[in-house]
Amino acid sequence: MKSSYTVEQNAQMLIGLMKAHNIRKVIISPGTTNMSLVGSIQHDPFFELYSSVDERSAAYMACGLAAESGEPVVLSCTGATASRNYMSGMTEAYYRKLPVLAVTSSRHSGTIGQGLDQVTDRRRPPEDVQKISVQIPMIHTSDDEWSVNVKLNTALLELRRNGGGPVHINLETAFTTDFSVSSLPDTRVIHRACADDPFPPLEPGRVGIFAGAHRPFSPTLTEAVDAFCEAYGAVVFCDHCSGYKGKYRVFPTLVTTQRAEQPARQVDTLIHIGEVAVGKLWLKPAVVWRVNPDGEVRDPFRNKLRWVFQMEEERFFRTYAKLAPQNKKSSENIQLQKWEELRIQAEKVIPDLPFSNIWIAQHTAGLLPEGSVLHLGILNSARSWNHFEVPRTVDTYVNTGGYGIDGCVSALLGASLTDRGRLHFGVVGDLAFFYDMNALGNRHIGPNLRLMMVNNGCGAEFQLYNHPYVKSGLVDEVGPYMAAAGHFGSQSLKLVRHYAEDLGFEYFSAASKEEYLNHRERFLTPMVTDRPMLFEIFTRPVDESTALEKIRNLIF
Ligand SMILES: Cc1ncc(C[n+]2csc(CCOP(=O)(O)OP(=O)(O)O)c2C)c(N)n1
Ligand SMILES: [Mg+2]
Repeated sequence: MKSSYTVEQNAQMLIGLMKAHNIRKVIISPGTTNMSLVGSIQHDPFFELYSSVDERSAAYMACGLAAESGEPVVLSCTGATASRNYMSGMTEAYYRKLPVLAVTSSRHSGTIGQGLDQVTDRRRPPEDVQKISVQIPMIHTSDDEWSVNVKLNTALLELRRNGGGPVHINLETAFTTDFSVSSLPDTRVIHRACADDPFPPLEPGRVGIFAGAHRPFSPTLTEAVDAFCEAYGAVVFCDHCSGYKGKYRVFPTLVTTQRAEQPARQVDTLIHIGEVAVGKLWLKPAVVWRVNPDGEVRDPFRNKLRWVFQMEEERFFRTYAKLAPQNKKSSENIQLQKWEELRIQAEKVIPDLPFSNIWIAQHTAGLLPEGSVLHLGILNSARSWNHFEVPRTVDTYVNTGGYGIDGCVSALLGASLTDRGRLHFGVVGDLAFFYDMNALGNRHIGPNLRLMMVNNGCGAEFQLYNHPYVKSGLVDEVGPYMAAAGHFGSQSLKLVRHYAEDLGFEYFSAASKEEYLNHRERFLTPMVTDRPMLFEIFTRPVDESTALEKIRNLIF
């Protein structure tokens, strides 16, 4: 019989991914709400179908079938109370780690609680009936399509992960009656490899490592990464939260954020490690492999993730370094040379920038004392400093976990307590500063803390030339509410000075390039002085914006 599938894309994607993940056994209970799935797979010879009227019995049948065959078994039922009867069998599967996939079927989630027939709420099942539960809506936009693909891959992978176990998918339907689709569309498949699994081949081409927020690399991890880079001619793309300081470090933001297209952004395979980055580095990978001991599916590059390696990074890099074809190994790393050239070319053509966070970064980053630590406030401060490298012995951090402006000063304070002989620098905006300024009164603060506060009297972030507010033509209206201008003394020359001095800080301020340069040397004194320092710098939002626009439009 010829296969023909529903036009409902979420069901098509589920079926395509069941095939790709080699899941073929399905036990179907009768009903209408599961029509998109059942109406599609009953013609497809790939699937091995069974029928059971009683859903409770179906779930226990699935346990027996999964236990004995060692394969995942899918359950499909309709709305009403049908899925409630899966609970006992799914509980059995949970505590025996059996790969049973319950696909329950629902109308649009908005119908829950509206007094409609057969609609029960399946959004919060009990903890011990499945390892994960995902809600799969109908697909209307590319965001839906991406998110449904990620959720379905995640759910299907979970069936066999960490010894296996049951999973729940709640599939929405609109009862579409059109089953005219003759072949399933291609859909992205994500795989997972654990430490003892066979490793997939790494295709030849341009290979890069992208390090999101990561604790400083240990010497052994650096060695493993360097061996990998040597073997594949790869480089490590870093920003100020990456933590890697080895031989193959590339700091690409100044180049990759240029408005003009940069062919160098293209990477064939990007190995993604670490957590949330300061930015995506604007790279354009064809394929992403994520390596992380957490083994989770994370797809910040949207639709590019193909493999998740659930293992220590060191193991991954050492294994692939050994697997590399001998002929590829060469002492010349062309990518590294290319990136270094591009960075030098770009730096050479930076025009005179107005007095701004970016200008300060340009004239300070490379001069930070060896061995010190730098903390950057999120968004504008981190972005500004991300254009410029710091000395390799300087460790840099950004609160990218939650991207809050609320704790940048406290995080710096906390870090500074670990080694009071080590200088800890911070750069934050005025809103971030005033939000978290009580941290400066903390009695544990030491003289090794030096904070730079760029006071532009508002959230300049929202007035940057490329911000959606400005692009919406709202530039003259952004100040009072969107950018919270005019609070905290409206760039008062005295307010912060009094606070800082009364707390025992050495305070200085600057409102021009000349004034800044006058104080820079003192602020960067390489040894710990007798007091912590606070350097307040007054800039204008318009200059912050112009500086960013200029630095993103370099011609080289
Ligand atoms: C806790 C929290 N509230 C609000 C935001 C949204 N937000 C992001 S950047 C920003 C403005 C920060 O202003 P400022 O610290 O003065 O830096 P500037 O953009 O002016 O350099 C705000 C409010 C956030 N990230 N975190
Ligand atoms: Mg500000």
